[in-house]
Amino acid sequence: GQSTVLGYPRIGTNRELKKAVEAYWAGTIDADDLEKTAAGLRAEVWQQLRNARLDSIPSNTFSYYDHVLDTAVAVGAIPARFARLGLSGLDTYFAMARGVDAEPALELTKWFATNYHYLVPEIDADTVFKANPTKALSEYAEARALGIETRPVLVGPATFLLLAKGADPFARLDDLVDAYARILNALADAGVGWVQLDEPAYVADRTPAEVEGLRRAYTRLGELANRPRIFVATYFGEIRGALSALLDTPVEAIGLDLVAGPGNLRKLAASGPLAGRIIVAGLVDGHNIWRTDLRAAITNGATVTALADHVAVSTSCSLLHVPVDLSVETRLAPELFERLAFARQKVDEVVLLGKALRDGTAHVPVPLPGGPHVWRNGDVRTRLAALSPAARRRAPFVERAALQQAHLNLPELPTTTIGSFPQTAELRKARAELRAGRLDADGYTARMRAEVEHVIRLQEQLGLDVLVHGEPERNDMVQYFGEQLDGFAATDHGWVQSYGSRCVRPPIIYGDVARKAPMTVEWSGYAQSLTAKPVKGMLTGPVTILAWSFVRTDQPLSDTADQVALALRDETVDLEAAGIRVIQVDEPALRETLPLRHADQESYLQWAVGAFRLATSGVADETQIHTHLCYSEFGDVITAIDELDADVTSIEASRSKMEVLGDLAAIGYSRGVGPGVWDIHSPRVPSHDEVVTALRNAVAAVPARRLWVNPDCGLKTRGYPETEASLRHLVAAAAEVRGS
Ligand code: THG
Ligand code: ZN
Repeated sequence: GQSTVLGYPRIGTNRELKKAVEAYWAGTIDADDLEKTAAGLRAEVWQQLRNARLDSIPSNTFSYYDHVLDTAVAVGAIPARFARLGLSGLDTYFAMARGVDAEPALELTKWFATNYHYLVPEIDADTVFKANPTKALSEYAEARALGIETRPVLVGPATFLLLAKGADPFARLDDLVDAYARILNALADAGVGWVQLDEPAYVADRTPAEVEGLRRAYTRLGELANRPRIFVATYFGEIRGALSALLDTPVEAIGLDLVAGPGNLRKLAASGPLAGRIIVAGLVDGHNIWRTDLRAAITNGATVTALADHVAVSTSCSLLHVPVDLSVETRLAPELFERLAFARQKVDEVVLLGKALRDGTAHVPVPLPGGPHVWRNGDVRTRLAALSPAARRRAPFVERAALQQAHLNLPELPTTTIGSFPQTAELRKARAELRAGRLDADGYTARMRAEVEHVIRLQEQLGLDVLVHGEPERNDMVQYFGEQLDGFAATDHGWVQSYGSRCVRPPIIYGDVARKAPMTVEWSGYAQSLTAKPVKGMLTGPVTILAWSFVRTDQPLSDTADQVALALRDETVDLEAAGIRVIQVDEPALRETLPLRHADQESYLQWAVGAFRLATSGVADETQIHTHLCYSEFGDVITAIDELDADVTSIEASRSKMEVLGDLAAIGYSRGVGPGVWDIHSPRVPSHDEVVTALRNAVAAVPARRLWVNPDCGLKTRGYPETEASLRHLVAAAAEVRGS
């Protein structure tokens, strides 16, 4: 067995790339400095992979922002609105990624079921594809100058178009394949032996025409006289019908994810002759942080070896989705540490597995069992086992609504915000000082309380109806809860790229989850003590906590979700007892966790909704439960949103022009809804008239008595000037529409 990985983190062990790119944007370093840092990071990765004795090393997995954007540039798919800005290549690239005053950025969307976000290519009938292999060629040459032979990686043509937006992008497949053919020619001329083309889109449901397109594309590329050998990588699930399509083509290697797609093994067994093809077996999980169960992996690898003449061992997907290096984590409990593997450690596992499959297991050290240990909490298990269906049910909405209104006495079109207020430089500095020991816990709390008071006074002055405490004390809406719950561990350096230069540090759920003590009650209670207006308590929902953490794999996600839900349920009850009568439980990741295959979606939605309801059904009917959804289009989960049974749902809608209101009306959604009337992802202040227009559109779709007025999302990434101005317009617009 040969060994390889499908990709590697590019941000650097200490997020060096993030720092360099942001410095370039700020104008404190120039393009040459940036390029030097980037070249250093690439060299470091290649040398690391070579020193680990990986047989085949990928290149072109580096990116200044996003590898889908890199592929768009490689095929000349630069929308005219950016090409005409007349910027340098690098600045045109960043303009597409981040937008400029005159042009909004390309849309940002989730990369399959991961927490990575890519830029959506804009492709239509007029797009002129033109091969531009510069980046792939120069990375190849750079590695070669270090004495390292590499395999350039690109997003494959079919997946590229399936991820694009525009009028029927897939209709452009043949033209796009022409551009890929020219790229492959150029790579072959430079001496490239292998190229990797990623086609993960084929682990989702695909139409016969889309599968046929895949066959046509790789038949054409395979028949090129002058090309490298082609490795088509699939990952994140089972490829089903696409396997036989690929086997009909001359491609030399096919990658299968045997972690997220165990059924791929059966599919391979049933596929018929592999005709000398190399099967690249994704045996090491590239999407989670547990050590591989090497014995089980060897068994699977042996099954593949029995089916195919040539087998290579790989990660299940790119290692982009895990942190770089476990060895720098010095504060993890030893029993946990020894069960984890980050990118560097996973490379070693791949090499070991390759060796075991080649030379036999006698030469491989006896491994620890992989995966989480059993850290059990008997109390939590007893409570969950004793739950009845009634624990996930509240009184009928009409009854609750009347009681809540009697309590809260809100005007028609109540105004509120989504929860966070700007995370100012001072707040981040206080957190850094606390970490560094220059500020003690009391000093930190005092500063945060001062900020809460400031946020409360500001909201009173603006005239908002339901206030928030502003969440100054939270670093991240998942990390914050992870730090306080049993069963979660936090890393010091476990950064994973989320989009562009932005990273997250997902907590690790390693055992049964339990709440040690109230987590948010002091902050919300303090805020409520400052004002006669209702203050909304703020929690992150169970599905989102799971989606943005590394999860244990020894029990179904549904069980872990219920454990988290139980902890949140206790928190809601404590908030209520502290006088908080409105509680928001955010589920922005509800849509993003939806399985790629239709057949798997219903059971997911069932447990996801069940966990949310478990978290939110412990309070009295008088207590109003809100939820907030964002980062996605919600068409596919609209019935599930209804089934959450929240009293009020605030939802990102300003970009989609309120379409979601029609979708909700169509399924008979009859509870409160707060479509965002201000797109907070942009620093632009919406005018009073714009907000009035948005509100009038909303009133046309939803009766005013059920409508709330709020921004699109939390204000964490905004500054105070635009926040104040925008909220002023929002409150005034609500008053105007109320009166008419
Ligand atoms: N939290 C987590 N995951 C997320 C989001 C989140 N996934 C989806 C979406 N939101 C991604 N958005 C962001 C937005 C901002 C940042 C990261 C992901 C961000 N990160 C800081 C950075 O890279 O500088 C680091 C933050 C920190 O210091 O903790 O700004 O909200 N879990
Ligand atoms: Zn949001």
